[in-house]
Amino acid sequence: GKVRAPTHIISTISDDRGEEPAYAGVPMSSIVEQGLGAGDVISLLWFKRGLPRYCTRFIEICIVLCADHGPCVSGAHNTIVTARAGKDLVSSLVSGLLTIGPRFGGAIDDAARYFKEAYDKGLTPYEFVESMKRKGIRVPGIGHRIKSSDNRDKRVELLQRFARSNFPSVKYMEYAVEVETYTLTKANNLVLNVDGAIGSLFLDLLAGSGMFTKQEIDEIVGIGYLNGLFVLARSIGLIGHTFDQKRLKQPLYRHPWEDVLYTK
Ligand code: Q5B
Repeated sequence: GKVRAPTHIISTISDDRGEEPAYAGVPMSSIVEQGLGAGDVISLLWFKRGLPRYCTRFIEICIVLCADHGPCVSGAHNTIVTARAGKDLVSSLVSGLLTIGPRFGGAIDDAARYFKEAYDKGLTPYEFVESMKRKGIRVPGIGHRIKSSDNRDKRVELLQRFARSNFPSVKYMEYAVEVETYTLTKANNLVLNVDGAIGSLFLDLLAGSGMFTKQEIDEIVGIGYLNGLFVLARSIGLIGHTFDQKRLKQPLYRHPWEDVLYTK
C-alpha cells in the first residue's frame, strides 16, 4: 500500500483544505446558517464538540462580563502605559495580557482545580481553607481588591443567577459559596471573585452537561483551559483601551515622584 510521508504537525480542531474551512468538522457555512455565535465557536475549537445552548450562552456571558473592568486594573494599566509610549496595537494588547496570572484574572484554572479536589474529597470549607493556609497558598478565586461583602461583585451574582436557573446542578458553585462564607469570617474582602465563580461554575458545566467523560474533565482541568476565557474576554477591553489612548492622543506616561517612596 501507500506509505504516508511523516508529518511534523498533528492538528485535530480545524481543517482548511476543502471548499471552506471547518471547525471540529462543522463547515463555516453551517455555523453561519444555523446562527451560531462565539460560544459555539469556542465549544468547537476548544472542546472539539458542539455544546447545548445553555452552555454556549454561559460561555458568552463570561466573555461579556470579563471584557473590561475599568482603566485601573493591572492589564488595562499596562496597556494604557504601552499605548502612551507610542507602541502599536499588538504590543499594547500583549503588554496588558502579560499581567494575567495567579493574582489577576488568571486564577480560574487553579480555582477549578482546588475547588474540585476539595469537593471531590469531601473536605469541609473549614478543612479546605485551613489546609491551604498551612501550605501557604491563597485560595484561588477568593478575594478582591475593591469588592467585599458590603460591595458585592455584580458579575458573580449574574453568573450565579444564570447557572441556578439553567444548569442541571451547581454543586461545585454552592461549595465555593460555602468556602466564601467561611473566608468572610476572616476578612470582608475575601469574597468569591469572578475567577472563582467562573472556575466553580465551569466545573458544574463540565460535570452536569453529560457532554464530557470523567477522564475528559480531568484533562480539561489539568491542562487548564479556563483562564483562556478571561484572556479572550479581556483582550476586547485591552484593545478598546489602546484605541482610547490613541484617539485621545495621550502623551508618554511618567509616574509622579510624589507617588513613589524613595528610601534606602
Ligand atoms: N488573603 C485578589 O488581595 C487578591 C486570600 C487571602 C486566603 C485568599 C487576593 C488573591 C487569589 C487570587 C485570585 C483573582 C490579590 C481576583 C481579578 C479580576 C478583576 C480584578 C479587579 C478584573 C487581593 C490581605 C490578607 C492577607 C492575605 C489574605 C488574601 N487573599 N487568604 N485566600 N485568596 N486572591 N485572583 O486585597 O494575614 O494579612 O497576611 O490573591 O482569585 O483579578 O477588578 O481589580 O475583572 O479585572 O491585595 O476583578 O485576594 O489583599 O494581598 O493585602 O492580603 O488577606 O494572606 O492575610 P489584597 P492582600 P495576612 S479577580
